[in-house]
Amino acid sequence: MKIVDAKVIVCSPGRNFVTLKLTTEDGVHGLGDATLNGRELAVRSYLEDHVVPLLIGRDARRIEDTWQYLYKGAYWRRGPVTMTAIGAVDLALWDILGKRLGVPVYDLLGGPSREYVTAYGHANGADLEGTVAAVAHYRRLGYKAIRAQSGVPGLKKVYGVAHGSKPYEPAEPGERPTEEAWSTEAYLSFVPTLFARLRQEFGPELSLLHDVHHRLTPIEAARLGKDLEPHRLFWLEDAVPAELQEGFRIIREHTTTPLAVGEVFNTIWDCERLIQNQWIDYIRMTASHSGGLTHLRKIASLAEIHHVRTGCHGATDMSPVCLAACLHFDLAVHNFGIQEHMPHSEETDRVFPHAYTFADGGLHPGNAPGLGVDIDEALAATHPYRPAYLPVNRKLDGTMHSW
Ligand code: KDG
Ligand code: MG
Repeated sequence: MKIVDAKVIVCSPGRNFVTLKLTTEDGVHGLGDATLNGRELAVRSYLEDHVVPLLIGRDARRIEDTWQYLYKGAYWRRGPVTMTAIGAVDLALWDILGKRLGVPVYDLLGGPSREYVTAYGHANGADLEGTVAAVAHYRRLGYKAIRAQSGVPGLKKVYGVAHGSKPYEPAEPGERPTEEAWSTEAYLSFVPTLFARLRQEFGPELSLLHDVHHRLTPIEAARLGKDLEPHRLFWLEDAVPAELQEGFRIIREHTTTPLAVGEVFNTIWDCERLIQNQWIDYIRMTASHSGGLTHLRKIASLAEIHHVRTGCHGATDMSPVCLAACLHFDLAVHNFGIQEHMPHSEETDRVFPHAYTFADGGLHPGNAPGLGVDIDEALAATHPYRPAYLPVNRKLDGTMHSW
């Protein structure tokens, strides 16, 4: 079953996405998400210039072999661009296999371990009361787990919080990143107050999560974890930049607040010490940026034997193709923890018709063969790429941020 065509589709229905479409000689096509927020065109070039020529004529059934060939054959291993490109190929091959066999991908991964995938929603407000209102809104939408982010007194803008009436979106259109001001002191004194208020308002049952976006040092994160202990978070995410895995040992020694990290990781080598030392509770790697389902399954297996659960990154920059792949994985792996869920815009959903559904705080990948997502190429072509970036931050004295 030879691959006869490989096409990279770049489009921007509400935000930028890069999609790989592989077609086999018997006319089956599979999709992979190759979106790397703010570096979309680098992955497109990696695929078009270096990977597509290797795929034409390959047997689409050889998923593991193709993964090893692309990873080891490149000489330059790892890194987000490389691993996202490999991930896109891998997802497209799983999609093709499912379609050829007439089964959803979760059946190929061992079948369902659960009936649905528990998802957390994103509540954010300009200030404390705005965040309380946003959490109430997400509860009404049915979410049983909610991530709470808030504007911080004294800071004009805070990443992860929507501006004006628009929903929060992790990239702003423009030729260069916007710059925001940051104060660790203001943040650290505000966040425990926020969660005290949320617990007072919503009681002990609701699962509450918080994302630090890598902004603290280990000892600052340890202090935050301790201050949040009375409010029983489901997890504290990305407390420190995680190039230095050892940083998590310091946090772990000081607090019982559960820790999650990994959305910027790409291979098992980025999290191997964190998992084996049990310094974290949740690994946040996702299907596209971690070399696809083939590699993500190995990470989940390592995590399983060390009491670490999964929590796939699912912000809107993971396309519907990646979200679907995560949902098949989430439904199947035993040590699933939770799935992040930021619904895509209607424009995005129209370009990527999909089988997955959301109801009562849970997602389900649907039972369509393969991943259960398609792309409307003609509609995609009406939404051309436009540069968009995550913001950068400077401290109040003008120094570039230190995370
Ligand atoms: O591209 C980066 C975003 O997806 C990320 O900053 C969002 O932290 C994020 C999250 O947890 O969804
Ligand atoms: Mg995050």
